[in-house]
Amino acid sequence: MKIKRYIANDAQEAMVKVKAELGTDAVILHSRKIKRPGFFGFFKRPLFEIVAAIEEDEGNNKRKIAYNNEPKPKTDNEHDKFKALQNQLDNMQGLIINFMKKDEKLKENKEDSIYNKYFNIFIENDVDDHIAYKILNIAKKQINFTHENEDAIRKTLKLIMKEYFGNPNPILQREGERKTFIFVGPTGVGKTTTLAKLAAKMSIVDTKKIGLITSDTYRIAAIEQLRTYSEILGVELKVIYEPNELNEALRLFKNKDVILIDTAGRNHKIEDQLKEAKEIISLIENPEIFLVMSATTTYKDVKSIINSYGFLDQFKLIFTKLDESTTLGNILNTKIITGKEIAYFTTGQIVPDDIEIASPDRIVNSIVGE
Ligand SMILES: Nc1nc2c(ncn2[C@@H]2O[C@H](COP(=O)(O)OP(=O)(O)OP(=O)(O)O)[C@@H](O)[C@H]2O)c(=O)[nH]1
Ligand SMILES: [Mg+2]
Repeated sequence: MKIKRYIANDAQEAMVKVKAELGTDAVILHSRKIKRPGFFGFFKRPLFEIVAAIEEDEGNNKRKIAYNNEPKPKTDNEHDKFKALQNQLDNMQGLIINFMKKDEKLKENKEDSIYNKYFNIFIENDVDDHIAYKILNIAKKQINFTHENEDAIRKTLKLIMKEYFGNPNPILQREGERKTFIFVGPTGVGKTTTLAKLAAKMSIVDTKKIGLITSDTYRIAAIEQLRTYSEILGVELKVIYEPNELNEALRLFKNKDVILIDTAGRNHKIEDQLKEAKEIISLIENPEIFLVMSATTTYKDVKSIINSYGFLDQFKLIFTKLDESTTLGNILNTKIITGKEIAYFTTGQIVPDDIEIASPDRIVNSIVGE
């Protein structure tokens, strides 16, 4: 058997070369597109390579070939035979080209199938479809989307998402620095509970002197809720009924290491209800603001909430109720649309245990279905 490699500008040209040299009985062993040589070759149309083989007869001569330097057939009969061979060759060429197209299609489908698999996993986990495309397309530039690479693909996707998350940013205090933290956000997301969890940790574990302030005087139960925590923890609580009482409360707490201010949950769709939070924030010197949101909130509502709190220049995010949410993609969406740091996740009702520093691993693992 004689095996030869042909390189041409495209499939047709390569086939003509095979036909001319090896004849109609040649068998195509392999075909592929190849990069042109040299650095600039990378940017040009690829070349086409065909490896073809021909059985040799006993006398070690090639079988009769159709296109060579032999004289052309003369008789009608020979002419017909030649025509038939030519047709056969054309069919063969068509078949090979189809086969190659199918081969490429198969490869594309395989790539698509793993791409689609992860796209669907992202969507099932409530990642916004634009964000899902973006992450998958970044990953596709870095790694071949084939089934054999699946582990590496998952790792790459997680790394890209972690890059978007950045590092969590919990409460950090420099020695001697007094910090005032204010908790704002929609009704019932867990602002008061989260504040109590942090107050407990900081007073018991970090032995900080804590002062609590609440401006949530709309419901008796709200004051009682925080009063109960303050009594259990042995930390002082001041209730303010008007924003202008805040200065006095802050003055009374001037010896505290940390001041935590609770606000009433407000309907973010009602402009007036946000006014008070705005006013209180404007009265505090250098406050650190936590926008508290529940992981169970839909993406549509998340966007509406972010929009309503657009008056805040600087804030950090806290996500509550991760234990109640079946998917965590929304946390990634929110991180990406706000570009704000995430400080904490809360994972249950128990004060103070059910709170943790916001680890991106928890979210990205859950998004890729681990
Ligand atoms: N499952 C679960 N429940 C939580 C979590 N955090 C808070 N809760 C519960 O959510 C409910 C509301 O919590 P609050 O702390 O009162 O919420 P809030 O944002 O202060 O509510 P308003 O002041 O009325 O706006 C309570 O029953 C909490 O126990 C959490 O991480 N997981
Ligand atoms: Mg509350």
